[in-house]
Amino acid sequence: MERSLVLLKPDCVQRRLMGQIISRFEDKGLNIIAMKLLQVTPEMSKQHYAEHVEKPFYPGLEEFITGAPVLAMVIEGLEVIRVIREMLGATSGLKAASGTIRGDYSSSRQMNLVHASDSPEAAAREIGLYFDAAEVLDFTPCLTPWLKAGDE
Ligand code: 3AN
Repeated sequence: MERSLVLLKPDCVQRRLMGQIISRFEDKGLNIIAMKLLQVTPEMSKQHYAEHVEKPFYPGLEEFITGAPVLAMVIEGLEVIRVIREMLGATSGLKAASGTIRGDYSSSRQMNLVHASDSPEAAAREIGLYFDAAEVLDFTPCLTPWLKAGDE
């Protein structure tokens, strides 16, 4: 089992799309094992987007991500990092394929609704940034036997 840090970004919260996006992950059979609404601080933004801090677009990115609450989640599942990135589609909503979350709901590169970890190393770092260990619940949903075979 793999874990990914997923953020429903300020545009998703403000556009009242949280329920529809959460449903996509639940419908796919992925497990939400932690969830909280929070306001990202400038310090958290600099840690989250460490690889972008020196880039010219960073100030606008920080203003956006700190501009309204986000919904942070830890989602667990088989190959979940790749699966969620494919569900999101390309970074820009203008380029994301129809049928993906960004392709269906976004027309922007910045306001692309959802962030998800892009590697196991990033997931571990990002989960630690948004959640204390005790906030991430270790449980097996009762529908699991109807969502995958025991040896998968
Ligand atoms: P993803 O959201 O698909 O993980 P990242 O991590 O490459 O994409 O980028 C995070 C955010 O940084 C994007 N959502 C976008 O707002 C911003 N960003 C990335 N590349 C650029 C760029 N070339 N110009 C402006 N903003 C960018």
